[in-house]
Amino acid sequence: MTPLSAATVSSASAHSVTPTARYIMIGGFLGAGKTTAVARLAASLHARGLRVGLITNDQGSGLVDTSVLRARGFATEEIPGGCFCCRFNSLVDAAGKLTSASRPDVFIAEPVGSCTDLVATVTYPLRRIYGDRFTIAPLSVLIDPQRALRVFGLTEGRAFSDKVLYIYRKQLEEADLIVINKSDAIAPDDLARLRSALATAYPHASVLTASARTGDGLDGWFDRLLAHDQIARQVMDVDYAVYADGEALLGWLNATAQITAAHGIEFDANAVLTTLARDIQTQLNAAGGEVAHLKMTFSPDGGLNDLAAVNLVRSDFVPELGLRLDQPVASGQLILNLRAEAAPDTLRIAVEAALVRLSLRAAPHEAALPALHARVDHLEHFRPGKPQPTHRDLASV
Ligand SMILES: Nc1nc2c(ncn2[C@@H]2O[C@H](COP(=O)(O)OP(=O)(O)OP(=O)(O)O)[C@@H](O)[C@H]2O)c(=O)[nH]1
Ligand SMILES: [Mg+2]
Repeated sequence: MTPLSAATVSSASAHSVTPTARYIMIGGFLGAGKTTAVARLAASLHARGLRVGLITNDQGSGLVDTSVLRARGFATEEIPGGCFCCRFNSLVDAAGKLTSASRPDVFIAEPVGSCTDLVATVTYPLRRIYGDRFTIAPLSVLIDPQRALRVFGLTEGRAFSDKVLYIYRKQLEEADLIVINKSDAIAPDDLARLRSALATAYPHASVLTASARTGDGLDGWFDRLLAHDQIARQVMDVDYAVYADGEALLGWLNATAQITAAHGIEFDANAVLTTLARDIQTQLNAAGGEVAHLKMTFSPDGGLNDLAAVNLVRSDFVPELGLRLDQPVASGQLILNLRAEAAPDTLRIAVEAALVRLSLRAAPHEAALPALHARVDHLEHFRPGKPQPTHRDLASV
């Protein structure tokens, strides 16, 4: 195809040709850096004069990713309650809503991090049924290199069960572009070993290296997403029984809560997030559950797009405060999404205990916190159900 640019899009409109929008899907396991990369890609496309619509997705509702992307000012629709493959019609509806609102030239969709078989269940059906509306970019699959080194046995460390790793490997098997993200956080020797392992295991994929945090390597990757269409090939075999078992091993918890200072004293919301993250981490470590991704945002009441955000992507890593609030706050909304290989009840107990402890005492790490009240407005915890795709095309039209 002709490389996408603002010029090609507006010339199509000028000649009354129905413009096709670009559909870009950025997959990869939980915590790999998809949302961070989506925000970077959206900003880069915006700078090139293109209109962008984002689509987030989750097994539950109340999504940190939607909150983070909207806070950055991007038009974002979310599909809660199931993965893209099982909610294909909702995906098309979400694209339709964004089109009515802002006619995006490019849609960027982030599938759930425990989802695979996207080519057969999303890419090919989209091309078959809506080929006049979308051109489809190659499928990118991001990886966190520290997680991947463990998965491929190149370093020691806690890992997931085999059936969860089945999903991890299947994600890579269907990738057109494997993007080793977080290049800022891996030693050159380890990176070379990982690249070599990936190139051997997935010879048909291009292996790229980038850092969605620093921006390194992103331009070359983004150019490929605009310049080339996804090339159809034989879809991979997927054992849906193993896939379902792997998904069901991952406990899922989404919660929203209103946090208020008990005596009207303003507090440091950044410290609240790190305190909660450390507390939940300690409890899950004691219970033996491996964290895939714990992410939280805090939006102060009355703040426009202000947000603090914290992430923890492994049980033995540290919670990272990616976005901070500069000013103390009196109250605000907490959104918490936790995915870990543990029973959903274990997650609920850890989260509820951490929220209660906010009110009991100043946490040991954050002595400056006053007693806080947490009112839980929504909490769902579950194991994802068996994936039942709306379509599964074995070949592309
Ligand atoms: N060091 C480093 N950290 C990164 C990079 N990209 C993302 N991260 C961090 O990785 C964590 C997870 O990032 P997300 O973008 O939320 O990951 P995700 O793949 O969207 O996660 P899920 O939606 O839960 O599957 C956050 O703390 C990010 O700041 C990177 O290039 N380098
Ligand atoms: Mg995400």
